[in-house]
Amino acid sequence: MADTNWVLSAAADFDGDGQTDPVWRNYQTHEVQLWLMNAASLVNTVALPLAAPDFQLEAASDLNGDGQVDIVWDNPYRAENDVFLMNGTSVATNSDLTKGVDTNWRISGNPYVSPDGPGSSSATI
Ligand SMILES: [Ca+2]
Ligand SMILES: [Ca+2]
Repeated sequence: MADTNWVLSAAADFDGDGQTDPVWRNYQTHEVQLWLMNAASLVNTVALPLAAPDFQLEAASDLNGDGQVDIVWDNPYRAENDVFLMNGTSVATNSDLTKGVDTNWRISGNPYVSPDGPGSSSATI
């Protein structure tokens, strides 16, 4: 059954196979799913933890240079950020990025998050 609450939130190669893997967020149930892809074919799904229900997935990129894609979460309402340092498709470390940072600074640039806010664009999976 189609569920339009799932929103494409980021995409990166999480398992290192050269194929881009999308991350989906369900704003109704607060589930996060990583889809491991082979070209346009779904190979496997991995349930990822959510930083908190009011956090948005802001970026998927290798933040610490270890070759593993990491996930950055942003809370636009409280100017808070978390990072999941990943080991492949598993969360290795969860860190608060906002310690000691001026809360007027915001992360920006996720092409998957609409400026209209979470849930403003959706996809069917
Ligand atoms: Ca991949
Ligand atoms: Ca990394």
